[in-house]
Amino acid sequence: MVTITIDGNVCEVPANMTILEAAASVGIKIPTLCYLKDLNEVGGCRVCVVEVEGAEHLVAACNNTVLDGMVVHTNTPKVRAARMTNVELLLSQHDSSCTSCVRSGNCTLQTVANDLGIYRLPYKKHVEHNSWDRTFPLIRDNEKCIRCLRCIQVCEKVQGLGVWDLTNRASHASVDVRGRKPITEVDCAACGQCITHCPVGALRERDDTERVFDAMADPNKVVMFQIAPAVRTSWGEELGLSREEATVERLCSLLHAMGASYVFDTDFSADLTIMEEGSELLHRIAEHDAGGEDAPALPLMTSCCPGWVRYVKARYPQFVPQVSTSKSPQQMFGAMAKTHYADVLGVEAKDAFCVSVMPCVAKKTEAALPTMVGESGDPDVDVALTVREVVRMIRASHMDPASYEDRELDRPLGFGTGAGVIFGTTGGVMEAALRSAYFLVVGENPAPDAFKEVRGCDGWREAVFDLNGRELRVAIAHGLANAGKLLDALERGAVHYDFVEVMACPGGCVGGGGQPIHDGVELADERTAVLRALDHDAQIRFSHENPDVAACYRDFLGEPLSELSEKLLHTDHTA
Ligand code: HC0
Ligand code: SF4
Repeated sequence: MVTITIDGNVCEVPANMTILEAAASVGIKIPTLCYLKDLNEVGGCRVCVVEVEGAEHLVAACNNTVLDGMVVHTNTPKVRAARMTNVELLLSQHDSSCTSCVRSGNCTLQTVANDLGIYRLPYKKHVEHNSWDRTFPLIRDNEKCIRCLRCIQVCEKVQGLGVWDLTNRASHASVDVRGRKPITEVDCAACGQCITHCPVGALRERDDTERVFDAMADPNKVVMFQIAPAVRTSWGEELGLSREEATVERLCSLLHAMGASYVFDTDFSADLTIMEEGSELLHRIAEHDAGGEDAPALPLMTSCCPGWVRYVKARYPQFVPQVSTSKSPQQMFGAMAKTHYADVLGVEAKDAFCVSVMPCVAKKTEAALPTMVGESGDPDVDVALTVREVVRMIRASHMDPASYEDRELDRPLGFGTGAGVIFGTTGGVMEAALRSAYFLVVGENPAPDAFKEVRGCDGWREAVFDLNGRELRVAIAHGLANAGKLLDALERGAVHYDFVEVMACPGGCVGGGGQPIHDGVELADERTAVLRALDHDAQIRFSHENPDVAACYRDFLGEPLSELSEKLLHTDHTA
């Protein structure tokens, strides 16, 4: 421990702490812009500069550690003048059209500039534009980029992708796709992590909200929403609702009031996915264990995260045959809604318009895959919205969410079990699959929490279970850099698994790239706790006990992996 003085407060702090952290520990919030804990501590923006007695120059608080006896001043006239100049220089290269910016009100540059009292810009503006394919779900507006390098760091260090790079020099330095290629020509997973880690509006998702408003206004369209598991943990965060108030039932109420014909639950199709993927796993293990020349390889890998599927297709194509052929819950929902359930609901398939509410940007790419279409060529899912887009739609509809009552989701696609709910967090798909695989093999349910060893937040973790005398080795990875390490180890033969779950985003969908943005605050753990509680309290915690899923097999599909199930609910990942 060392003793330091910050703005007159004498405090004892650990010797390896930064000045920024030491100040925070005594309630002094030094402003930052480029800083991202553990990922970007370069002191580049110079907004966090402070005065240290005895030092010749101002020092960056984010990457200088405390020394015993240090005396720090965080808000002297000299400090304020330096911060103002640094921010004014940034603003001279920034398109400050706040009124038409998606991050207005949630922009760290805006906050820092406002807090410093910058109301006039002394420097001449010079704003660099970039060209961009605006049909791609991820959009970069370089005129808003402040070159904080956070997108470069998160893409490289967390996702192991390296899509972004710094180009040009000095005052012309900017961030662009590595090699200045079009975004569609590099291995972007479209996970959206660069968006959620951008402090300003330089990165965002393609806005598809008008297409949904138009469909709801069209008397010939029957607009069916599905709400993803992880959305129920987060949609109220930017609307002033507590976690208790922001229930999925209240969101259902709002979507109905907005013009939805039906509001269903992706948890239903998550349960359906477990039936298909669990059966596929058991099948594959049996064929593998029987041996022979054509025996399929293990592990089977999950397929529900389109960021991960894009990654494996681009970087490790040799593993594609091991990715489950089961479509994701989003896509299974669309395929079922536009066939069997259109019949059940008395809707013509051509009039059904499926909208999914997802914590994800990559789901937009998945919905647009040429393989994810019905017989008429219509997409199974017409529009995939992020949580942020839905929040904007609620705002645009001038609704006060707090005044809406809960409303039960519509049936029969609106009921999911606790197993379906936990899909939204890392390890959840694995746990849900193991619960049902155990039942299918043993003939009776395990304790619902029998597989809790797969929970946790380690980036790559493994567990071994006994499945009726057969050892089942499983692994879970989240964050694509961790997935890459796992695949490399598999390739080297250093590890052997039967079943692997990968989610591209840290924490799984709770930490998804389409979730509400809280700069510098990671909420994946807090959101996971919501899903775990919903599972814990659910009356039914096994996908195979979902009565609506059972009815779906009884009345339409027959059984998991039937010819019809294969046709509607599986894909070969060739597109
Ligand atoms: Fe997910 Fe999903 S769990 S990927 O994160 O499997 O987006 O929440 O909807 O499809 O269910 C996202 C979340 C889903 C799908 C489900 C899976
Ligand atoms: Fe999308 Fe979830 Fe995958 Fe992230 S982890 S890319 S939010 S499906």
